[in-house]
Amino acid sequence: MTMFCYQCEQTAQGKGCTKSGVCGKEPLPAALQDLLVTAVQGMAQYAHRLQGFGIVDREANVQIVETLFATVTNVNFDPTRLLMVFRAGLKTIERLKAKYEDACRKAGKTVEAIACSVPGLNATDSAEDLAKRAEGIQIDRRVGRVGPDVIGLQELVMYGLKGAAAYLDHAQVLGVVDDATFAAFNEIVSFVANNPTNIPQLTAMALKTGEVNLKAMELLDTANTTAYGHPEPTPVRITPVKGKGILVSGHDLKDLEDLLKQTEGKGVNVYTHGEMLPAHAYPGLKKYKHLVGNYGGAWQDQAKEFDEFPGAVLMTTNCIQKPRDSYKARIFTSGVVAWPGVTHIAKRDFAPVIKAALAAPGFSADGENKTIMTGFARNAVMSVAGAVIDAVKAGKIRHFFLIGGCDGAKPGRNYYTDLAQAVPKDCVILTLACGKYRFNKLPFGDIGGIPRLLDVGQCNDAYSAVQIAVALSKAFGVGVNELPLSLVLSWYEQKAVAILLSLLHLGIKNIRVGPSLPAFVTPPVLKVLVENFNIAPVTTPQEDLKAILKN
Ligand code: SF4
Ligand code: SF3
Repeated sequence: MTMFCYQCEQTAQGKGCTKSGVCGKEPLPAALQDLLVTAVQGMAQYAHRLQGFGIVDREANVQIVETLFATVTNVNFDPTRLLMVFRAGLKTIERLKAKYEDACRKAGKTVEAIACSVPGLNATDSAEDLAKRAEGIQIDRRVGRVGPDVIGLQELVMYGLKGAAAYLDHAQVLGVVDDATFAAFNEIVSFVANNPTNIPQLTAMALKTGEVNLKAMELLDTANTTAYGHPEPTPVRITPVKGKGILVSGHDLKDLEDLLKQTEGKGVNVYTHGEMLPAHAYPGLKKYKHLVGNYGGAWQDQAKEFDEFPGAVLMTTNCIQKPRDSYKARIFTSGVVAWPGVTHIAKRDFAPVIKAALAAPGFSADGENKTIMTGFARNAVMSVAGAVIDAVKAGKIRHFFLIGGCDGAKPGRNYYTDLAQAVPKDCVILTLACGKYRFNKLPFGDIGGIPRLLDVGQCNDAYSAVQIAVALSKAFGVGVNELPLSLVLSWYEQKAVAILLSLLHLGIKNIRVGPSLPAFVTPPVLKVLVENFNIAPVTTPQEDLKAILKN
């Protein structure tokens, strides 16, 4: 069985994973994920056409988003669950098709067939049969048909949508959905499903995807702040507390909240890991006294950290890695995440996680009390905007850096640690996403009481960072590109792609991206991005700092 995947930064040799994924993805789940994308294209095309008749199928829209989220890097490695999701997709395609045909009949319009890259698939087909059929839509085959630039751009759009799907899913689990955003999402999916080859049109759609993702992040911001209040600057303990524990990783705040409710009074402490760290800043979550701290760092350190954590572990979203045998029985997945042989929590009933935590030894003693700060989202930063603006005007703050994004395991990622440390003392660093762990435990001090390192939140809080930038630009009466602000981003998976497209949609220029450029962005496409947005790959911290601060 063959595969081809180049959707993330760690793709083999910077070209594509062909035998198995560097992430641990095997050819069978890879093929099933390719088919999930075709199922999404089928569902979205019908949903898009139904929208043309004024018919909104909310249930299908939610399913489209969930299905695409399952194809994001380090989310779902389990062929059994992927097959289940695929079959559900086929069923929905049939349901939407009937609804569309009915709408056509009633309106006296001709029924038109949708584009389908793998026709004749059946819900009764085995995973292996399906995988064989999926070979025809493998990226390298498609590249052979229309060339690498077109496929690279088609994939760029789909990866941006994958990132947006993750954020839309988090928002919808908190009850926030927006039919207009689903409609725009389905329109873009339908566009790609028709195998477009026009490069300017594809580029425009990539920017439109950025617009949809910006809306997705805004919806999630609304969902999070409505459910849990606005983040407040909060010290977070980074050392253990004596007793039993559960470590929660990933991005899903609703999972964390339900777990906190279900563990109340059970003698189990809850710790955050990776992207869950900013949860400590939300009033609606920090009120739980047994949410005691953050343990460990970013996702790529999980094997060692989960191994050493003497309790249960819950992965609520990406990034899951192959669990070691030492903790396979005490790690659990929820939502769209899955790993073969790992217990999946259904309907947020975390009883098995709590049981595993109680059966594990827990921490035998308290660690020394050390803390780091989080919670500098838009509301917190804007409440001190006056002091920040005065400090800039008085020349006390020379420049702002946004250093953050998705982290990974490659050695080249030390660039971000070195850069943060080399930033001059009269500059402020905003950070977000799991890339922050490269430097968030280092002392940065403050400028007249304003901390030099401000943790804005999770990757989706890029929305909050954009709001901060817009507020600053208004205060100074200049455009965002004229602000003393530089963005130096790290990318790993498709949410970072979505965020980058959102920033480009907003017209933000001069972004530096690393540690390497995406394999799917071919030289001609890169040329367009450089010409229009002056995007640049990171070089060395010294060279980049010199270039940024030269004005
Ligand atoms: Fe390779 Fe990344 Fe795809 Fe995994 S997600 S198979 S590492 S390109
Ligand atoms: Fe990290 Fe996976 Fe992307 Fe939310 S946890 S940023 S890489």
